[in-house]
Amino acid sequence: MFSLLYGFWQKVFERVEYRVLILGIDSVGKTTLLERIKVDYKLSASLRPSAILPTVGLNIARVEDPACRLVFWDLGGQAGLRSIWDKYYREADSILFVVDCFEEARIAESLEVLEECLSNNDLVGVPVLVFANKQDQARGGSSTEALGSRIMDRGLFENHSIHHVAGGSAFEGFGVREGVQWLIKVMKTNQIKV
Ligand SMILES: Nc1nc2c(ncn2[C@@H]2O[C@H](COP(=O)(O)OP(=O)(O)OP(=O)(O)O)[C@@H](O)[C@H]2O)c(=O)[nH]1
Ligand SMILES: [Mg+2]
Repeated sequence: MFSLLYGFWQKVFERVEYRVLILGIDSVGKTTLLERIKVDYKLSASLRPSAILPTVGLNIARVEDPACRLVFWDLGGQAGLRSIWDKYYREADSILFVVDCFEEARIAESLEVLEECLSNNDLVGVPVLVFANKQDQARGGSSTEALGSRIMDRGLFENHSIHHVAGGSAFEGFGVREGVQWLIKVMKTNQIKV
């Protein structure tokens, strides 16, 4: 009887856990974003960009939000490393796709990679946040709105009714908290987990 009650108590009060897969081509700032999230959730004291190296395997961070537990998976974005991304798709509760908007060739490559990623059957219906990173840079480039329009024009969100395009800076931190809160909100409504 005790174990039955205990099991019930555990089920009711255990923290819901959501997995966020951070994707994007190389050098767009995925790991910097993960480190910024760790600073925001007090897992790190400060951001040390010089200590961040190109990702070859996988970086993981577990954070405790008042609303839930979040597990972030940050994968390497170099062309030769993208072939393993799909091994993680089935486990993902949302996608955080990072884009660097300040070089046309890189934006075009990002959109191609985003298209391939979102057309995978294992990701149908999974909420997607596209994060237009490096907005702290003064030089010209594509605005967050322009990026959003290009994504809509190409119909990339066809299988992803829950989507959002937001701008910010992993480096300086603005836009990051709002992005994570948006993800939590939509993951909660997309998957009722008890
Ligand atoms: N100005 C600026 N630079 C940034 C920002 N985020 C990342 N960077 C820089 O971009 C470069 C690449 O950052 P990473 O976080 O290693 O990029 P990544 O997407 O994880 O790259 P891979 O691991 O190779 O896939 C580094 O020099 C960062 O300091 C940002 O918001 N603003
Ligand atoms: Mg990285």
